[in-house]
Amino acid sequence: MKVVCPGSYDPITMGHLDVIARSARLFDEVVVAVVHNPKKSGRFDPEVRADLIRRSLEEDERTRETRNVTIETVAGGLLVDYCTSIGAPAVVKGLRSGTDFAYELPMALMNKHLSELETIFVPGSPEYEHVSSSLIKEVHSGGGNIEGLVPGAVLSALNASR
Ligand code: COD
Repeated sequence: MKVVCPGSYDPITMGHLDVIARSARLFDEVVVAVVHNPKKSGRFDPEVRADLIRRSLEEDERTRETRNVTIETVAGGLLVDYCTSIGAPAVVKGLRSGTDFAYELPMALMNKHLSELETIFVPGSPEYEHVSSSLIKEVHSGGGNIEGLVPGAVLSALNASR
């Protein structure tokens, strides 16, 4: 089965990468979709985010092994329409907490209502439970240590854009 891992990925973190790598073991094809979220202002352009994902996947021995992950940028529109256009019947989402579930459940039900798109939830790994793109950017800009919480390519990009 082909699945989509959608997100803002601004930038990709070890939490995202963990969900992608675990999906790559479970499914035949995984498409990482960099989707514009109008509720969030972006730090990195979508093309830069996609490039950081590509370099992060190369760094990770799990995805280097499976070789079934591709990256796409999605410019606007509904996620259901994108998934239909590429023949993906399901999306995979990582859940860190009950707060994530409360945010994700209405979207999952709406996507099912709109076009039978299924949502598969995977529990986030405990070591990355506190990791989000927004906290990473905040802590990094305040001079905090984020090593081990983001792939090396992301750490370099954040350091370069300081
Ligand atoms: N551990 C596990 N999972 C994690 C972690 C972590 N540390 N960090 C993030 N995740 C998960 C999130 O829970 C989420 O499932 C996914 O990774 C992506 O996270 P973000 O923050 O990069 O992306 P979001 O939440 O901003 O992305 C939201 C979408 C862009 C997917 C959503 O807004 C969308 O589908 N937009 C398209 C327009 C649309 O169809 N709207 C109608 C929706 S019903």
